[in-house]
Amino acid sequence: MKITLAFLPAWLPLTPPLGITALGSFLKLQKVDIDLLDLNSEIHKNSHVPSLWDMEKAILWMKEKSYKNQVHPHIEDELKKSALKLAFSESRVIGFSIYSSNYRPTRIFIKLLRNLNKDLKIILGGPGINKAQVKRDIEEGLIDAAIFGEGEVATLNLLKFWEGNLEKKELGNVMLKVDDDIYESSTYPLMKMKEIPIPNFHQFNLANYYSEVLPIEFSRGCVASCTFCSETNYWVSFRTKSVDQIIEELKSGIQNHQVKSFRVVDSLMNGNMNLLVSLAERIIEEKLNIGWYGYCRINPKMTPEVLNLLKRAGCVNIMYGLETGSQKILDLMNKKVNVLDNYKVVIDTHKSGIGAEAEILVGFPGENIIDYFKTLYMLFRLRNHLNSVSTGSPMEVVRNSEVFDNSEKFGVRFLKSGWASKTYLNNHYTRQILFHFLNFYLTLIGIKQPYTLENISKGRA
Ligand code: B12
Ligand code: SF4
Repeated sequence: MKITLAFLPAWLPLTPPLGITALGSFLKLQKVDIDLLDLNSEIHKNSHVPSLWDMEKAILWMKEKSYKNQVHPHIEDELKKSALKLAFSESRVIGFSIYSSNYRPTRIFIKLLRNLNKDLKIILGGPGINKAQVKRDIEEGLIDAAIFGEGEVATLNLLKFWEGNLEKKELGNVMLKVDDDIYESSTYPLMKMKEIPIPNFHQFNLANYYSEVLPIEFSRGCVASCTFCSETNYWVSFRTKSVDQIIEELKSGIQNHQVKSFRVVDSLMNGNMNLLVSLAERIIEEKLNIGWYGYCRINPKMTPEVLNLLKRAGCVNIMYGLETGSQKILDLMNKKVNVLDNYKVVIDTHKSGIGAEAEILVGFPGENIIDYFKTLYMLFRLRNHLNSVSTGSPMEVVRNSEVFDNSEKFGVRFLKSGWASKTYLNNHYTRQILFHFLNFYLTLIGIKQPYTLENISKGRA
């Protein structure tokens, strides 16, 4: 049974998408006939308004009204063309990778596919799905199944089940329609990282992306449990690849794809400091001569010695989730970080010659104007040490996060326009104002934003 794994906009087309590639590479090794389809980069390439893919525009893709009025008219024709091609391809199963920013176009795309070919089996997966919505989608006949969390083994076994080679009770991580009922399976144990094969990017034309960079995973999951974030819960537990496995994967990228730069897509690169240090030593020893970058958590163990070692191993940029300059908000976020360490680690990173980037989160519940100004002050103090600051989008209350699960405790109420604090002072509109002012302020103090397509085109990815 052939399967196409598809990825729809909007997602910055910096690198090929690792989610469907990791899944596809695993399935291929198990002799499944697969195709990977990055419609995100294709539609972006043909678009007259590529700036819609900027990070700060992600919100336009997420909200119903803005998507309908400001986004959909620009991609409608491309969606129709692609649906026509895919509906009658050899694939009988089409799987879609869902993130909050591609959820709406993907649903529309599935409706187009369904109208063209009723016999296709449609699966959803990825961090942007939730059980309640999936149940409704199955009931309405929009999709046939959805896989929650880690996708490799669950997808393989779902295909086996549909082929009649596996019992229903052997399924895992899945909700699907069986006869006229909706069946929800139990969960599978997590994969061992050594079972994850080297991703195969051969189906992608690397020239379609903004950077000659390949995504790579050193680990899955996170060691922290920040209250606004879903990543620890999504991946269930923190697991790392071995140094040997990572080195082999880096070499494969260099030899098979002629790439010298890697984006580490982990929740954090320094969840296991020993691994990071040993890996850096091996990269130097093996003279790989590569560049790599990714997220790190602020940790006093990122000493000048460690940072100098990472620099020598080719680490060019580290993105730190500083989030705020207020200790009160750091504590509410459960960052387990002292605000002074924000300063120290960023300054030491800059001194080592590695570019330091800060991620800032505007509008955490409980943040008041004084906390906000503490963030502005921190950014001002660090302006000569930060290469860039990413503001992403203002605080969203996301499923699988503690703020979502204990919204009462955080004083969060859900409204149509987004969430608001009990006093309504922190609401969608005030957050937008603070967010846009922050972006303006960053320009004023001379700090650039990393993820606007304009900046990326000027050579940063
Ligand atoms: C790297 C990254 C980025 C990079 C991407 C760079 C690039 N192009 O390569 C950048 C910085 C650009 C980015 C941007 C954004 N990101 Co981001 N990002 C990540 C990160 C850290 C890694 C993604 C990744 O490659 N993971 C590795 C792969 C292997 O995992 P995966 O895709 O989840 O796939 C596995 C499973 O989910 C499943 N699966 C996935 N797809 C499918 C499909 C099917 C059919 C099946 C069965 C299974 C399946 O199987 C896979 C293997 O097990 C994740 C967090 C994380 N740790 O995963 C956030 C994350 C994906 N990002 C997120 C968000 C919100 C965004 C933004 C919208 C942020 C914003 N502006 O507010 C933007 C997107 C908009 C835009 N215009 O780009 C959220 C998505 C949450 C959600 N509910 O959808 C995440 C989960 C972080 C978080 N917890 O908030 N991001
Ligand atoms: S914000 Fe970063 S450090 Fe905190 S739980 Fe999420 S991924 Fe981990």
